[in-house]
Amino acid sequence: MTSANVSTQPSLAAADPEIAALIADENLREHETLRLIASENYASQAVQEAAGSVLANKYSEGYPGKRYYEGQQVIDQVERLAISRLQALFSADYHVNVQPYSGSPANLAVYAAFCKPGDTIMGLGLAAGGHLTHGHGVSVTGKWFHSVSYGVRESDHRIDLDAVRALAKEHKPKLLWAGTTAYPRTVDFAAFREIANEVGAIFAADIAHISGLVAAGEHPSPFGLADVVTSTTHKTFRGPRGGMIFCKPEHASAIDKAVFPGLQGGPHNAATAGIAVAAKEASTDAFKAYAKQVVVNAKHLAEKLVERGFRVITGGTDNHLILVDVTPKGIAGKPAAQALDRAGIVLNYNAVPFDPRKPFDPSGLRIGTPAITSRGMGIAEMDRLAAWIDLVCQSPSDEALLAKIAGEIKDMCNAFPAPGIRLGKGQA
Ligand code: DSN
Repeated sequence: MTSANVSTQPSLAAADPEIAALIADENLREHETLRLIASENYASQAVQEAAGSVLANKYSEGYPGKRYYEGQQVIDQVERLAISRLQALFSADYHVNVQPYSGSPANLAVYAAFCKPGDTIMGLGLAAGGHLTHGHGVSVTGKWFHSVSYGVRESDHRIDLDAVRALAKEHKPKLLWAGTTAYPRTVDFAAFREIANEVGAIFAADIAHISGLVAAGEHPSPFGLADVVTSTTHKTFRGPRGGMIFCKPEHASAIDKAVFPGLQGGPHNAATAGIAVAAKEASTDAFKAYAKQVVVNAKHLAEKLVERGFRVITGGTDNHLILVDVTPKGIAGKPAAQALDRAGIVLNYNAVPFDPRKPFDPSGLRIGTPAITSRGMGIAEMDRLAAWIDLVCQSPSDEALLAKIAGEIKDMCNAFPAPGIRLGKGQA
């Protein structure tokens, strides 16, 4: 195509000003607020360019070298590059499938590969920090399989491995999940491997939240231990929205067939390219330093919140997130999250273990440092953040105070430009 052809095409701002304006608004929101949702991040400009590219035009059911449509000269190279970069980053001993549309479809593929409806599966309960797809009753993984949930100890809110072992011996699950969405401590993958061996279960590690930390050596790795490892690609890994599955070579065929044609149609090739770019970025020293700082920031923020009288679950954190019970401050999680949002601090309300309150109106907040650390914020900013969270929780209805804090946060954010954010008129 000639440049003349390209220049005749209207920009998004010209073709669809409404959507362009909304994207510009989101750029601004993501720039001028502190994004503390533990599962979010800022994908780089390079990742966004790949993920928003022409590669999305192509259908490519199948796998590299074995497709159902012609014209795969480029797509096969993209998918192979993504796979080889992920193997170099995580483990060359695992087969990789980069086609799952996101984390939940990746996990469903694990069920499709190894289980039949009615089989017993085990995972961490949602209320204890697990994920819906690890067997929760509202998910098909809890409806179509016999789901047995394990939890955390009441005394210290850590995963109770003795209880996991006892439950596994009693129920003999076909599939044993180790993975979390709201758990501030490291997961002992070696212990899960032992338990899976004792009962003959497939051991699946879901590292969606921590895959960036694992890649950088900031969290113990499940590679070499788990039969299957699943992950999203957009959390601490900082890629586009997507999913990936790693498995031992003997399970490659089962996993690939489960993803396609078992569950999905054509892969999202532009997302695959974005994953390849993210894998390249994650192999750098800069990413390793980033992941280290994510944990340093989370630990520091947890300490400051403890000092300010918040009940931090487990007393601190080993990873990128903090779970905090705000009820000692005289407020519940939901009104606290809503007031914080008005003050420019964006996070989610969350149940805490053994929460006496209901899931839609729980006691806690989940606070993550991946996105703010991508902006280069460090412990000095965590000190300010702890003070702001404390002020908002003490006076959630003081709209003048919330507006003042939102202004201070905007000023701070201006000093820390976020990766991939484009500001200004027409910057969709
Ligand atoms: N929605 C993700 C999270 O926030 O943890 C999990 O799928």
